[in-house]
Amino acid sequence: MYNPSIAILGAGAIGQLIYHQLVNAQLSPYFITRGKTQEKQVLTLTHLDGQETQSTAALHCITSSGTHESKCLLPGKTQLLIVCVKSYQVKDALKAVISQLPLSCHILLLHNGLGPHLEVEPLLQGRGLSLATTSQGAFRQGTWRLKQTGTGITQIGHFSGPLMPSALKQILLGAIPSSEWCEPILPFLWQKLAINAAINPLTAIEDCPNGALAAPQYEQEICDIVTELVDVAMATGVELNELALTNRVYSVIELTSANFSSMHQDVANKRRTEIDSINGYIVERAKEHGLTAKVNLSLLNRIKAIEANYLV
Ligand code: KPL
Repeated sequence: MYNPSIAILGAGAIGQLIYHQLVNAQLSPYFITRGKTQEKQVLTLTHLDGQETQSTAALHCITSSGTHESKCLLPGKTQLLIVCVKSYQVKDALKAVISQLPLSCHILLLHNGLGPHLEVEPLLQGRGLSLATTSQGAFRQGTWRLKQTGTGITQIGHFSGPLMPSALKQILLGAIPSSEWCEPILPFLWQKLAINAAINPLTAIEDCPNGALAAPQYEQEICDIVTELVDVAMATGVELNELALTNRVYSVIELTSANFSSMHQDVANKRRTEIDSINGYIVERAKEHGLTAKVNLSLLNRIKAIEANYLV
């Protein structure tokens, strides 16, 4: 059986979920993580039906000393690197490993928000770059203990450089449940961006679960966030249907009503949020095209002010 060498950079909830799914498809991925950890680790996944699966993962570590990353030794023939770190970590995490990956290694970014794809492209020295978004839900109950909280779809598509080899593409789509290849990928990423831009900052500011945003008091703001995003996306060449997108935001609010958004969790745990690659990305692209996105800008500033209270 074709068993390509696949590395997962970042062992957060989504990285671990993808790991379990690849293992379940008889593949042997490995992790690249930060810090000193063991070379092997037992990972546990609690599925939606309460069943547990365990897999043993090989870990390759990047250790940082001050501002310097000391290089880890990676298996020489890695064919696919799936980057699952937070959006603001993508560039540095990739910089630390890229020189050890063959030029034929394909890179796949999977994170919330948009923006890192523009920063990393120049680092890739011609390697192929694909982008993905997922609405699968999982959270970490312990460092290596994961609980799946919802099924969801995963959309993957080409962005630049050589295409992902089709055997690799088939393996990936076969392993990740409800995954699909989408061309062009950018409209799908903008659609997910709208969901995150509307739900994440509002739930973090209001300190509420996603479902609370169905209240009429948030309706105008949610509509404005989507309207601005649709205008900005259009200026960048991506056409979106505003009504369909607003309905989609409300359907995610309903489907995930009991969940706390990732930004709510980041703020609650005094961590840096992904605001720069969510509402911040909309604001930056708006500026570039001579537009204003004042509702998104106001959310960006409000989240920055909250972060400033706890980030040093
Ligand atoms: O992706 C999400 C997030 O929390 O980042 C949503 C879809 C808003 C679900 O909570």
